[in-house]
Parts: sequence; C-alpha cells; structure tokens
Amino acid sequence: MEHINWYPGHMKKTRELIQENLKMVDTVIEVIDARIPVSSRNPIIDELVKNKRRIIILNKSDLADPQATDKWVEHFKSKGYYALIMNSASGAGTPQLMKLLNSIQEEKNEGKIIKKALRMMIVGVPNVGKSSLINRLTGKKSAKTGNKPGVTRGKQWLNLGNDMQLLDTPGILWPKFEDPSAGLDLAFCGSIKDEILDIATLALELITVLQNDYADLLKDRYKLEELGATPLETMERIAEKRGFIQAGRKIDYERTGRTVMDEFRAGVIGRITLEKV
Ligand SMILES: Nc1nc2c(ncn2[C@@H]2O[C@H](COP(=O)(O)OP(=O)(O)O)[C@@H](O)[C@H]2O)c(=O)[nH]1
Ligand SMILES: [Mg+2]
Repeated sequence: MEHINWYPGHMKKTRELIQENLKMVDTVIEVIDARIPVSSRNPIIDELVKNKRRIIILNKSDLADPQATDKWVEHFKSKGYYALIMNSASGAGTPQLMKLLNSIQEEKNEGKIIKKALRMMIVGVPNVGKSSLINRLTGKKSAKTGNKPGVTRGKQWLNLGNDMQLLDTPGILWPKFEDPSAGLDLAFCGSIKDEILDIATLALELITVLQNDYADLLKDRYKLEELGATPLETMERIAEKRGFIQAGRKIDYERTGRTVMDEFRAGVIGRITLEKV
C-alpha cells in the first residue's frame, strides 16, 4: 500500500507531472474502487483529463455488491465514459478490457493507411489497484519499449500488442481527504492510514453503515439472532459471539474492531458497496 503524505507542494508537483504525461497519451484509464466509486475518485481528474477518451475501471469488484456495481457502470456510461468491471487480483475482466482497447484502436485508425499507436496511461488514487492492473495487462510477455522520439526521457512504454502502448508508471492522485465522509469510506477500505481513527471507533462507524444497509450480511457473519438497538450494542454482541472478553467481563473493543475491519476488507462479511449511485 502506498503511504503518501500529501501536502500542497506535493499535490502541485503531482498535478504537473500528470499533465506532462497526459500530453503523450490519447486514452486515460482511471482506476477506482468499486466499493467507493465517489470517494476513490480525485476531484481534479475531470479538469485534468478533459477531452481525452476515458475508461473507468471499477476495480475490486469481487468485494463490491454486484447490483450496485452494475448501476455504477450504467451511470458512468451515461456520462460518456467507457466503464468496465474488473478484479485485478484474479485477472477477471482483463479479456474484456483488452477487447475494448482493441476496438478503440481500430476505431482510431479506421481508414488510415499508416496506423498510429494507441497510447494510454493509468491514473487513480493510492491503493485502488493501479499496479495490479498494469501487471495484469502486461503479464509476463510484456516488453518495455525503448524511448521513442517525442517521449520524455526516462519514460517507458509497455507494449500491449496491436500497436497499443501503456505508460509504465501510473499517475497517482491524492484522495478526497478534505471531505470527512469520503475520508471515512477510504479508511473503511484501508486506503488511508488506520491511525486517523482508532480501530474500535472506525469499526463502530462501519457497523453503523452496515446495520443500515447490509443488516442481513452482518447478522449472518456474526451469527446474531438480532442486531443491537444501537451499533454499539451490535458491536458488543459481536464481541460476545467471538469471545473477545477480557478479565472482569470487559469487552475488548479493540480486538473486535480489528476483526470487523479485517473481515470487511477481506470481503468475508459479504460483497458490500458503501456508495450508491
Ligand atoms: N480483492 C481485490 N484486491 C485487489 C484488487 N486489485 C488490487 N487488489 C489489492 O489491493 C492492494 C493495492 O493494490 P495495488 O495494485 O498496489 O494498488 P495501487 O496503489 O493503486 O498501485 C493490493 O493488496 C492488491 O493485491 C482486486 O480487484 N480485488
Ligand atoms: Mg502502485
């Protein structure tokens, strides 16, 4: 996981670097986390990318609610983007993405005698799966092409075949940490450091969300007959079920919180989307 301390100077530099790289590409692949399609997008991306072809990859779809993901795909398509569901950890979705890239490449060169390469870059906030996607797309066969005229020195293009090239380093944008609710969703998904909120408090916030939107998954996972009247009471029932009780019948909130967070992040509570269309 990328731990980056974003400060204004760093944000400015990042933005300039991405702007430089954007000059060399005609298609931008924006990777987002399917569980949090709002918070895992950087607010300045639209302004930066403007008129280029954009493919939005809803990654970590294995952890997200499939129905909600389908709705997000429709939403992004209605905004004029290409949108695809992906699991970069397993590779599911890779053939569909390659098919899309090939069709874009063909469309781009339709009727042209001299084919032009389709050049792309991947952008996204930390931890959405940018590096995993690059590995999926290039696989073992990937060959780094050398520097070509007009390409900034040091930049490497990865060959995807059929005259399609991907910039080897993704553009890493900062997350929406100014917005408290976005910060919370990013923290739930492990995209920002746990130290921002202590683990028990974070888990209590998550239980509050799940109690409202995914009550059955919560009950099933922790074998609760009923949820508590409050999220705190639910958390205490989870602790009792798991035996996270210290001497003097004190509930171990920290251990309970750690367990709930780990299980949510691993997807074992169920496939959950925290932000709906
Ligand atoms: N479950 C799941 N995990 C993923 C997926 N894609 C990436 N990951 C995991 O998410 C973490 C961050 O991925 P990484 O590619 O390093 O993200 P980056 O910071 O955007 O480059 C790693 O632990 C990956 O294994 C996915 O589609 N599903
Ligand atoms: Mg990375």
